[in-house]
Amino acid sequence: MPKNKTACILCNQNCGILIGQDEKENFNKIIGDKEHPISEGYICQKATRLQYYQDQIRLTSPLRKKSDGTFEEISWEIAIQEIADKLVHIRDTYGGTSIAYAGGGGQGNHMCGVFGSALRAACDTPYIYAALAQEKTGNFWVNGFLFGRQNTNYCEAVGEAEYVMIMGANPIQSHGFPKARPTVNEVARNPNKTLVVVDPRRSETAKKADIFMQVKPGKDAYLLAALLGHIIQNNLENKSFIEKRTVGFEQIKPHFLKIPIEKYATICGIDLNTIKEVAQGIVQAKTFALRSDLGIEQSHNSTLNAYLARLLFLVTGHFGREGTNCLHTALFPLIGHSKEPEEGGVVTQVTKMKGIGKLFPPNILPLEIDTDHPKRLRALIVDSANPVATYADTAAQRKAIEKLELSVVIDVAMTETAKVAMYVLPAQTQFEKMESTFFNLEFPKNFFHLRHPICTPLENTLDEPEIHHRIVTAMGELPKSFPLLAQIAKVDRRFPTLKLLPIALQITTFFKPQWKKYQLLILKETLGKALPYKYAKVAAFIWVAAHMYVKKYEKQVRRLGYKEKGYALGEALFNKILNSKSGTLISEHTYEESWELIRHKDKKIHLEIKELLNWLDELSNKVEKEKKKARKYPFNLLAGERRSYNANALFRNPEWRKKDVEGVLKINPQDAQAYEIENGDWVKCYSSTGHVKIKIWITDEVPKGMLSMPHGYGFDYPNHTEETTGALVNKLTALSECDPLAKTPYHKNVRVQIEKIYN
Ligand SMILES: Nc1nc2c(c(=O)[nH]1)N[C@H]1C(S)=C(S)[C@@H](COP(=O)(O)OP(=O)(O)OC[C@H]3O[C@@H](n4cnc5c(=O)[nH]c(N)nc54)[C@H](O)[C@@H]3O)O[C@H]1N2
Ligand SMILES: Nc1nc2c(c(=O)[nH]1)N[C@H]1C(S)=C(S)[C@@H](COP(=O)(O)OP(=O)(O)OC[C@H]3O[C@@H](n4cnc5c(=O)[nH]c(N)nc54)[C@H](O)[C@@H]3O)O[C@H]1N2
Ligand code: SF4
Ligand SMILES: [Mo]
Repeated sequence: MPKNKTACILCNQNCGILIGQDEKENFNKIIGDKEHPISEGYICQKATRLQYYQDQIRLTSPLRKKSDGTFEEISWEIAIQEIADKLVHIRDTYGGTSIAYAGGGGQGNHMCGVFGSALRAACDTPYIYAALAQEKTGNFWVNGFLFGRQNTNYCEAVGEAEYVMIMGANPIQSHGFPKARPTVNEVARNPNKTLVVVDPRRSETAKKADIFMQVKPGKDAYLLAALLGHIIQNNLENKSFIEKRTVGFEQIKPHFLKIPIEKYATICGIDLNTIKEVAQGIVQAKTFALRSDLGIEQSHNSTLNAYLARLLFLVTGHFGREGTNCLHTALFPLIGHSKEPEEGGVVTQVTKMKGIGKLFPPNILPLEIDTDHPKRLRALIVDSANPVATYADTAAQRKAIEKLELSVVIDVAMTETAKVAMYVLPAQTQFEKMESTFFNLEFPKNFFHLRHPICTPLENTLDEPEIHHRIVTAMGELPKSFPLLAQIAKVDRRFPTLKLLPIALQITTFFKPQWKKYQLLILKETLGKALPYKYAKVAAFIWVAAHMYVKKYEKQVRRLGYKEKGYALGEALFNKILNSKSGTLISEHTYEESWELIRHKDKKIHLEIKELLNWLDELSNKVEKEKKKARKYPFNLLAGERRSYNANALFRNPEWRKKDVEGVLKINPQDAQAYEIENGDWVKCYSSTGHVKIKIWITDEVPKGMLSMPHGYGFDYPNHTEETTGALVNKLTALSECDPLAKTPYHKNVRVQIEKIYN
């Protein structure tokens, strides 16, 4: 029986796992951890091959680029000091806004993002570019208006609802909620439940649907508008819910009264009767849950889709009750809240893009660097991300990074981005350090999993918080250690309720106010060192988070059975998290209490978003423009499908894949015939940005006119070519192909053409 407890890091479910290891620490068996409070033993096929992550070809030394373009190994001391000196120089010459941070953690590691805040503070930069800003920022922006803050988030009661709609998501492959496969299967099989799937592709999830709405790619806004139009035009909205829980319905109503439902049904390709049936189904259901993801986020009308999808469950009153979508808490919020520029919110220097959730979109990153603008970005710290491969337009990202005066990549592997950087710093893997994610998105019971390391760190690697700390220290911002505070921290751990450390910290920052922004680093070196595990320095942050959480949700934490109160409860929760290697529950809410999580003062949902209602009004004008583009590039490419063996950019060695080794391009039989292509043929697939070579798979899973390729393929790996690594999807995507408001890319709607390759 494998016994080392940790979590899978391949998607945001972070299922608890048990790993068996041989004497060399190699993984020899991986199973689900039944003690994990949410996944309860569930895992999918991907987790069982995590050894390919731990055993990958690693970075083994800090590297510095030489003038001939090759790298040389240098010591940590030299690397850190040179980077620090350059950051100080750039900051002091051009200002902190000429420096940006990209990354902050992927599917399993958010400690780098948290401690990265200290490095960003030292650089005096507000700019964080992140993968989330190429998918979820439209959602965040809409949530900000509806619920009062961009970092309010809801979870979906897919398993509990009577009527379920899955829109632009394929949970059978991508998960996205706990135990996705058995949950979807249960909804599909249960005769009292209805599963509606909205997808242009007959996905693994669509195959299970009671009602499959095979929407035309990128036309979801028309479908959502038609559904809402039918409901509101027929007076089917939930009036008591609207009255009690919302404001602004009268302002949004006229926009839906004029929706030409029949016309929109034709545009989105769904039969009018099906639209009416589903609208009625939602209205009449006791409970309804809507799960959506990239299919409507990385697609046309992305931010409008986010709004309309939310209105669909809000005007029908399916929110904040058991079996419906519901706001949830977070031990620590994954994102922040950005003010609008008119209210003094931060914008970028060159394109004047606003932040959303304190994040900035990858699609504008090259535009902020690759220009002569005096306020352009001059330094970039890439931390646990691979912009060249996973941000739109590989060539543009690479060219921009090459232009920087300083580029630093912190990663475990020599990535496409690392190759073009000036400095590359080797990090420990997620099984070699204490780690966690802030993907604790559950309700009514929420949880947290602080993972303990199970492997000895590779020699000469460091964890990210330590790397950030060393750079901040070398920048002259902070001493290396805090001997007196460290002593106090030791005593504090013996008598925590005396609050010795918080008091000492307060006194310290009173006399050294310039250290306030580095409190996390100070805590790491003081409290962190006094914790019972030698690798647990980063847990100092969890101590802060646990106390903050208890301040907000004392009643809900105590509902789990804790006897302590106040500060002592914060300590108890912290200790519980620290010592629960399988993760632990952190609170339990009632549904009524979820309404307290709304951040508007009146605790109501504010339905009106003027900008998006205008956008809705203009929808019908948009179709014509798109048609022109379609002629030159006749196919709509789903550029980045989630499949059995892709996991973002986490596996570089193609041998980890058991199936779909080359990452095929799916094409409809009619299109294949028209292009005289057969299964196994190779084609050149090209867009206005670039081209890839890819193997064909003919299937009626994709409709005529649509192609689908995976993401997570095509990373450079020794002894492999494009034919064995697969195609790199972002060679085809374009910076300008993105949502006008959130700048989230249209990765699911890339216009391409194909050409058979003859040998
Ligand atoms: N065309 C297209 N592009 C896409 C998508 C798509 O569907 N289509 N999907 C987008 C989405 S939704 C996402 S979330 C992004 C994901 O894109 P990224 O955020 O860039 O990818 P990740 O897989 O999170 O991995 C980033 C890097 O982290 C490194 N890494 C792994 N573990 C550690 C560690 O412990 N420490 C450090 N420092 N580094 C580590 C890996 O080697 C990898 O280079 O891709 C996006 N890009
Ligand atoms: N296996 C695997 N699982 C993963 C990941 C992974 O890399 N591999 N990555 C994780 C990450 S970071 C994320 S963000 C999630 C993403 O998870 P999902 O969003 O579920 O994954 P995708 O396959 O990108 O797209 C979802 C569906 O959208 C459909 N779609 C395409 N175009 C349209 C459209 O115009 N309208 C509609 N309605 N649907 C459309 C596609 O056919 C697809 O079935 O997956 C997570 N889980
Ligand atoms: S890939 Fe996602 S669903 Fe599968 S085991 Fe890992 S965390 Fe769980
Ligand atoms: Mo993602």
